[in-house]
Amino acid sequence: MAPGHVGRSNRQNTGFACDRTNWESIEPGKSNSPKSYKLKLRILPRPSAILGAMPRLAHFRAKHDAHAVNAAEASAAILHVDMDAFFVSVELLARPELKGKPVVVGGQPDQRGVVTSASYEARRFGVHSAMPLRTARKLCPQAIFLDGHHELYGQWSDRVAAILAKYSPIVEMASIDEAYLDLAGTERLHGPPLSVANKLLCEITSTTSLPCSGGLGASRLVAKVASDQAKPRGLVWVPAGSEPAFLAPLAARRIPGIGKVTDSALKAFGVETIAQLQVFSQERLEELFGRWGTALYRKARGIDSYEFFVDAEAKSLSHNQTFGTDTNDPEKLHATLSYLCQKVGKRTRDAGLHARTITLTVRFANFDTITRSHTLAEPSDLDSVFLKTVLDLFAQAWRGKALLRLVGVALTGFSAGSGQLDLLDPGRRDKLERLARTTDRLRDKFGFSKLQLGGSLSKRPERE
Ligand code: DCP
Ligand code: MG
Repeated sequence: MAPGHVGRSNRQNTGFACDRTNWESIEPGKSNSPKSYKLKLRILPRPSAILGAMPRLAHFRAKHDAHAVNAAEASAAILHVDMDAFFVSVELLARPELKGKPVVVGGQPDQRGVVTSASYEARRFGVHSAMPLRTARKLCPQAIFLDGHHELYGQWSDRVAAILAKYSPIVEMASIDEAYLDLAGTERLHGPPLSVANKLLCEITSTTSLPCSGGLGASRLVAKVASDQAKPRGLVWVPAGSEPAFLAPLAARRIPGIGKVTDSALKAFGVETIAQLQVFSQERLEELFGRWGTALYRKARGIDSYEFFVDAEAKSLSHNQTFGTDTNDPEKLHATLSYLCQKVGKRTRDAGLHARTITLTVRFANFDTITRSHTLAEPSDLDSVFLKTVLDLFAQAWRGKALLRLVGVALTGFSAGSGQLDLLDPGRRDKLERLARTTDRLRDKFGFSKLQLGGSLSKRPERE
């Protein structure tokens, strides 16, 4: 199918839609410079194998310049981007001759370590990340084993983050190779979300030569599951309203937050698929799993749930901001830190938690990265407490001149209760609590970015 051509399955009116745009890089021959790579569209060799997991999913594919989208797309505003076989893909930039071969990053097969990333060719043999290298060798003796270069991966991650920052003011790097973008409100500037997603993924691949996939949906959870389904080199869109049906055929384990422990507990009740989980009432799940049951009920329907953070497997909460252009504007930096504190603060309160340790990350233009942490005397869930700490840490970490490419705020040391409020005088405590409750309520209603506290909107940082 030629670039620019729009193909649509006539099954699209079944209530689902999926956009799958595929591309691959063409090596220019001589240079490894990412800039010299070009893109072309390609149709997946075995699309049915990947779409097989979503049998009732109507789809249209190979849209280079997406335009004919229907109204449901308007509410699909969260894009999850995840790099394909990230560490392997970075290694392949320097060793293109290994492309198409089973490649494993993590170390040599006689070492005691584990696989950190496996190429899709190696995965066909059952090799996957977190598997002991020795097991990987048994499953795929012909695989090429490479040592990892973590600093390099961090640099490529930053390059990707800088591209993402051009498409939305709200980019959350969730890990070294994945990010959520809030595309709501960027429509006027960049066009419909599906078209933006397509453009963005193409730009990442054309400028870095690293393959990636995306998922577009109305919630973070659905966007993440969708990008997983899209891999490799794909884009899947789940229109608002079709989340439960999109999730239904998938294994329960595909839901972010459902780890080994929950999965085997669910299996004990005969639940293997999300469809089977959807049969359970909220009351029944709460009976079985307590508060986690509420989260499971919501997750099975594609609704984001910050109860995720009380899952034993989640121990930290962070938000980063990569600047489109490196900056040393103190007002912009302070405003961004205020914004990040509001983000982590809201998520902490949504989860009914308090955090004890606050970590600031500062990345300089040359990719040098430093982190500074402070542990509070008592845990807190207040933006203002986080911000004060973060600004103190920032004053130690940054002397006011060097250009910065990223700042981030992370919280750890969660607990369900707090003594922090008792350290404040009662009037001030009431005021802060009321403010947090009101802003949270409004944000739940209108979306986080619609309501910013003074410090992150004006150029002045919020100081209470
Ligand atoms: N990683 C790691 N140890 C793990 C899992 C992952 O060090 N147990 C690193 C290596 C990965 C990177 O994080 O390349 C991103 O993790 P992903 O889960 O996104 O895995 P990949 O990017 O390798 O593959 P996929 O195409 O499935 O995203
Ligand atoms: Mg990845």
